[in-house]
Amino acid sequence: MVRKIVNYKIADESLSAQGEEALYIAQNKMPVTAEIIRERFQKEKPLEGITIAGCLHVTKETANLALTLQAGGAEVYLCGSNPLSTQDDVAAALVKRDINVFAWHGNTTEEFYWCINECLKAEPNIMIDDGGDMIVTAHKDFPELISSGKVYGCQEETTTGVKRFIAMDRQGKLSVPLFPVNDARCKNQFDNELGTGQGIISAIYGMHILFAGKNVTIAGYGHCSSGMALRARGLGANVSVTEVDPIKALKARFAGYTVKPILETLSEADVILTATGCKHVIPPNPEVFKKLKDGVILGNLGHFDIEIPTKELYEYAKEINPIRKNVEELIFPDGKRAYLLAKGRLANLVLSEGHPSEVMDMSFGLQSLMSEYIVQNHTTLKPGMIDVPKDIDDKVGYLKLEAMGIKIDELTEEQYNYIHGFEEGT
Ligand code: RBV
Repeated sequence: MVRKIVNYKIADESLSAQGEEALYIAQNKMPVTAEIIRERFQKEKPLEGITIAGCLHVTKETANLALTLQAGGAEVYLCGSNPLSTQDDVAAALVKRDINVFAWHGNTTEEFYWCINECLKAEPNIMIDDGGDMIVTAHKDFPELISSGKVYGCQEETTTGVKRFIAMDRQGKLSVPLFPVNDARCKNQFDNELGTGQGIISAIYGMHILFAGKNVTIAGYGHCSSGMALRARGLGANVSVTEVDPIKALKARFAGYTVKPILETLSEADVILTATGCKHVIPPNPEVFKKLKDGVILGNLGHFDIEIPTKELYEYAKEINPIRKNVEELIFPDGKRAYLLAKGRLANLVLSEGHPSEVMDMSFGLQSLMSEYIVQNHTTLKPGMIDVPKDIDDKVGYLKLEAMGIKIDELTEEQYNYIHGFEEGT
């Protein structure tokens, strides 16, 4: 048999055996994506002849998504969605399995976009984005791809990316059908709350500190940050939450947290962790930096590296010492120190391995079924934002329950009619 030509640029092909082990570990914890759906895709080939490009964190979990799409018959291209989150061993294992990968850990901004371009040159029918960089680049630099009708539909994995596409759609600039997979219940109530929530361990391991007794500020109280606040409290930290949304602020208060403006937490916080999807959560100004407590740990778990004002902090610091892998000590002009995790990039992916396989199973189960849905329905899909159908969200929920051996009740006909009726009352 003639071996297929694989297009790729990765760090080190010799890491493939180590990457295979990582893939195997994740596969065993991803029964929905890597077993149930993959086995069906293998038989039915619903993605035959389709090219899918993913701009996703190149992790052992994403690798399993890529293999499931490949099992369904798709030609898969993959590039990283963050310069520091690529696991080079996983990239090597994927290339060996005929996935076209353009990603390596620590690529520059220019290289990052070069990798995206290489994937777009393959003229994908489906784009799966995480943060919006691939689909926005396609609109800006590949107009003929967008106007050709070759793109059947797209999917966005994360809150920050969905925010960008809502803005694009409102401005009339979104020219492809886009499914915000992040907003499905099987995604944001698990991956975001539990995955990002547990991601606070990256802040702990970044500096190997004890959380108990520390003052921890959590910026935001959405799906991700509320999970982070809960885990930090569970470890014995004294948690303050900052918010701009009145309802989320009230939810945090009634959950028992101190709620106050970020500026009021700076002088007391031992650790500040952000996951808001917004920029400059700590205002980018030296007068504000002077208020930070000596020895504070600064970490971001949101998609982009502008929640903590990384660039301005680097400019303000008189000395920057790399002290651990992906942790820097910043010494300020007044002699105080701050410890910046992961250069302000997603600490949960850079300092650990990303969200655990168990929750990514649901996110990527959705991405797999939505890829099939897009192929089946592409002739009727219109450009703009389209919600993930509820029955697909439910399907992933049922598959996960089945895989976990959990049974639940079913509505009786009488109950079904009651729930869908109005006449029965007092
Ligand atoms: N994320 N992926 C992983 N292990 O592959 N971990 C986290 C992984 C995704 C998650 O779905 C989140 O929405 C996004 O990364 C933020 O960029």
